[in-house]
Amino acid sequence: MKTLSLITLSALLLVNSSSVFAADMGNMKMGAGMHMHQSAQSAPQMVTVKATIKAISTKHHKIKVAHEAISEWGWPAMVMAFEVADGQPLSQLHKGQQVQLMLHKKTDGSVIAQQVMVE
Ligand SMILES: [Cu+2]
Repeated sequence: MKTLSLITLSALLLVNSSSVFAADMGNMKMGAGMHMHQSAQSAPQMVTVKATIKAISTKHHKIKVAHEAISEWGWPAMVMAFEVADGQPLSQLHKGQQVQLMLHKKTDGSVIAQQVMVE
């Protein structure tokens, strides 16, 4: 999966091609270019957003929330469910509560609530 996304990124860079990118490609094959490309993309993998709890599933360790817009990812405000990372207690949460979510976008594109912070 990781290799696949790297190849896709390389293909994208080739479209905008220049000798600079060609040099990066050479580095990338050895793994050294990877970090450069990620920061060049500028979309952070971790963001914090305000949200209101709509529902809690302790069974599936998920919360459904109405979250504010996430400009970093180009997401509008919406209601959606997030898996909550292990170690984040759901027992202290209740419907209607205002929280801050630290969201982590994984390499496969899925997003989990890494931290749920009560305001
Ligand atoms: Cu959403």
